[in-house]
Amino acid sequence: MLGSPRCHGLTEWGGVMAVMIAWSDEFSVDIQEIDEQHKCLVSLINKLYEALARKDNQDTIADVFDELVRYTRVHFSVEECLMRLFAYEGYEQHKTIHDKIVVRVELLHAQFKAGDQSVGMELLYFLKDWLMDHIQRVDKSFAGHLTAHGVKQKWLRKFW
Ligand code: FEA
Repeated sequence: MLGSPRCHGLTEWGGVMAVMIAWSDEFSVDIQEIDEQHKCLVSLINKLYEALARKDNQDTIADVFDELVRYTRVHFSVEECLMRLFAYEGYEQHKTIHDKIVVRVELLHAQFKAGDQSVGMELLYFLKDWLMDHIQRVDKSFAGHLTAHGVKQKWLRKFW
C-alpha cells in the first residue's frame, strides 16, 4: 500500500520564506511525469524546512515529515515500476539506492517521532544532497533509457 499518492507541496501552503531547494531546469530529466514528481519532493522538503525554521509545533512538523516519507515511497515505486516495464538494465542498482535512502529516512523519521527534534535539520541536509545528486546522476540515466524506448518528454499521467 502506497499511502495517499498526493503531493501537497507549497502550492497548498501559505507563507513564503527562504527555500531549501529551488527547482531549476538543470534537474529536469526531460520526462514531465518524473519532473513533476521531483518537484513535489522539492516542495515537500521546502515545506519541512519552513516548518522547522518557524519552529512549528511537533505535530505539525510530524505531519509534514509523514507526508514526505509517504511521497518518497510513492515516487520510488513509480520509478521502479517504469524501470521494470521498460526492462532497464540498471534496475537492481537503482532500486538498491532507493532502498538505502528509505532506510535512512525512516530511521530519522523514527528518531524524530521518539522526540529527537535535532534530526529534522539532519534529514533536510541529507535529502537535499541526495535529491540533487540522485536526480542529476542516477535518475537522468534511467530517464534516458525511457526516452530511448519511446517515452515522450510530454508524458504526464498524474497517477500519483
Ligand atoms: Fe530514483 Fe527520483 O528517484 N528522485 N529522487 N530522489
